[in-house]
Amino acid sequence: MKLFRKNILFAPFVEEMCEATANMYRLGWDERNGGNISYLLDEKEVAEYLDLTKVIRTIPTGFEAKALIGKIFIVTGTGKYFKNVEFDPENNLGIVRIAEDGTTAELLWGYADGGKFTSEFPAHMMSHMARLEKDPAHRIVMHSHPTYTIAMNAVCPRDEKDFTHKLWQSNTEAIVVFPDGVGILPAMVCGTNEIGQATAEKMKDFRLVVWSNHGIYGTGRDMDETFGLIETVEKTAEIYMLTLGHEPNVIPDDILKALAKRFDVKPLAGILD
Ligand code: 2HA
Ligand code: ZN
Repeated sequence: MKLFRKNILFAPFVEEMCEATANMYRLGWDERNGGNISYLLDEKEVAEYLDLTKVIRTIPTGFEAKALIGKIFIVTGTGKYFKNVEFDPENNLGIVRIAEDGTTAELLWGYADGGKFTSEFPAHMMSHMARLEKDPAHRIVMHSHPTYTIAMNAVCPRDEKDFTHKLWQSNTEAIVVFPDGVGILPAMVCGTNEIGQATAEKMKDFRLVVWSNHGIYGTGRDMDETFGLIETVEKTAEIYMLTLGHEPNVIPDDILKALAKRFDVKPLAGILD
């Protein structure tokens, strides 16, 4: 029987990657080749588009991801510009499966010009493992360089609770959208297994992790949720930075507590109590 497969360029997950990268570029978050996204896909859904027995080539990952063996991800390519993804998905994106050895990625589609996944692949895969432990419905890791988030991180103490509190105090949406707060890593060398491990460690407690003087990681169950987390941090950081040096009327803690109650969220402990 001849199998008819659908055109992958019209797959919802490819369209979502194109849309997210285009939006992030146009919001000014991801200059040049800044930013990267990885998205855990459903094998059955991918099989509607690709022959999963056909491996184009294998790419060593340089780390072990036993918990992800057999899992399939669509991932932005290294050195690729977010502004170009929507016009040329097959060169700028790739679909990879973590092989049986846990240390190799099998290319199933994309990176057509001979490229490979983002340099931040360790941070992405290690974060997926950490988040999946917490939430089986987790799917997306998104990394970005939003301007005001980086600026706020540069002028504030690198204290997760203090940083989270400052965000919550600046915008009533903040505590509702990220009651679990924002983790912070110190300035580190990016693109390494070390920053990957440190990020994944934070991901045990947070869906959002700031990389000092670099950017932010967000994770979630779908593209909208993940994008919305980073978008809300960035919007709030913009408000914080625009009011810095003035005498802003911040949201009092009793209103923050009432917001949490009204929207039925549990704020990170140790901030309001
Ligand atoms: O891929 O954002 O952190 C470019 C980056 C590296
Ligand atoms: Zn980056």
